Amino acid sequence: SESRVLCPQLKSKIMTAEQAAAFISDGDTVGMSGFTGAGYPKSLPRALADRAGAEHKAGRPFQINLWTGASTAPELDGVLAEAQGINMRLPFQSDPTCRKQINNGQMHYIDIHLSEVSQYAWSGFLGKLNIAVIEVTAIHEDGRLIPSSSIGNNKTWIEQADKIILEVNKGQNLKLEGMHDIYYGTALPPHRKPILMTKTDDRIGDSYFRIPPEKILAVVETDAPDRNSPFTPPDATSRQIADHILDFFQFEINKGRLPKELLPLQSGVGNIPNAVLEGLDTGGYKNLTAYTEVIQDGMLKMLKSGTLSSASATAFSLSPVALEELNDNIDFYRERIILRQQDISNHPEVARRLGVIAMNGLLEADIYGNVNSTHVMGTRMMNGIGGSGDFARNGYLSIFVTPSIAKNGAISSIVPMVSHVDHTEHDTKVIVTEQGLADLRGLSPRQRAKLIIDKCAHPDFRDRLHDYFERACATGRGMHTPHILGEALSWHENFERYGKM
Ligand code: 0RQ
Repeated sequence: SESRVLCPQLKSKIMTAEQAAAFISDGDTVGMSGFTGAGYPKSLPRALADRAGAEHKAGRPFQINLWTGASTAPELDGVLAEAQGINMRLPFQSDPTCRKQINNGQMHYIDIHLSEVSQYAWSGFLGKLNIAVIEVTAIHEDGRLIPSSSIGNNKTWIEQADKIILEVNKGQNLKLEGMHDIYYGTALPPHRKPILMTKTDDRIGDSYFRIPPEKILAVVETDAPDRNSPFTPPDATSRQIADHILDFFQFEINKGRLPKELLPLQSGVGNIPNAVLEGLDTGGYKNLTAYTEVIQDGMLKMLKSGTLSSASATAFSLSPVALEELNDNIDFYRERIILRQQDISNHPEVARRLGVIAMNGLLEADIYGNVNSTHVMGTRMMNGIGGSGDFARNGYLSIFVTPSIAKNGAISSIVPMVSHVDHTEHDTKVIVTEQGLADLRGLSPRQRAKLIIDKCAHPDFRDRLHDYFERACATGRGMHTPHILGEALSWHENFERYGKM
């Protein structure tokens, strides 16, 4: 098929991934595209991993520092980690090999709020960005770049990097053109201006990346799909959790605290959010909106049925079936979907103004409402905080969802004290498990503890949690948030020693 590199100046820079990988040196910091398995470079990382392998074989060091939008795919994080090619990774990952290396001390990892990464980079907090490797859909004759299936931090990488390698992916739909909104009004303080967005579907930027052509070192042509994982239908636990949330929305509408179109939805990825989206889609709702990070299968369905009128995000994360649906009806979806850079899709100012309803997963919550989303038993990194903090703190409602137990009941998701805090008690408005929903608004810590234990804890752990809380209260000390410090983390210690809390 025809080349999508129409700009004559850039045609001359077309080369193989191996040739392009030669521009990257040991110790370089590389900003790559990619967000939740969408829009990441498909062939350069493999070539770079091969190079790292060859260098290591020859007894020479070769590692890069790798920045992305969020998680990528086996063809990026996976191959580079397997080749021991990553020294430092940020700001989010979910790759098993990366996770292993982070947790055994081989790889440094900086876990950053996704809205804040670009500010870190602009401010120089992270050091110099040497090279950007960005997947795009096509390059117009005049050099304008049509972004791909995610935006993430691409605008920032393009601006901050000394040099740029582009991957032009024929596998991406050319008709993505016009779906993106790249905002060029950002500045560092004290020069910031308000972001003039008052509705989720406001367009405030350009459809293309601006890029100085002299920065472009190489153009690599690829033709490979995103990591489109098959859809897993919601299980019974997820459905129960979703039902509690749907009842809660109805209750809030009846009380006049939520409009009947709700407020812009932000939803994490996974089985529980899918169940919530399915429930909303069959629950008689119309004209809902989404201001979120990722467009999943459920949101496409809701757009199609009219449950959702528009969705703003920074990336797609679709099953192969949903991708086909998107491609078959892309003109319909382009009217209703806006992809933005992640410093805007997750912007605290915008999330607060719009009044987002944030729904995210957690690993464990404590009886007072502090939430751990990232560290298993307080030390081992799972994925990262991602955008959950951006939305949880700044949303109108922040709802955290989890099954009440993990690992076949060896772990209680409700514990006396969390072993790591990502979201403080101040940010957590509602906690939901399959057991029930605890609305923590307007309650003091001691009131919250009773409610969380009664509504959310699994019956196998409920009595022990009440017992802990009562004994903590009986000390008569520190009655604002009573704890028995020597015992507060004993459940985690039990798990580490005996495999059961
Ligand atoms: O492990 O698969 O090995 O059994 O953690 O748990 O229940 O499948 O839940 O996939 O929704 O992930 C917090 C990790 C939840 C996710 C987290 C084990 C459990 C299982 C996964 P196995 P589930 P989920 C912004 C949103 C932070 C980022 C974020 C996350 C595995 O939601 O990464 O919110 N959040 N982004 O067995 C030890 C516990 C455990 C536990 C569960 N207490 N201790 N292991 N597990 N609880 C928008 C986007 O998402 C893009």
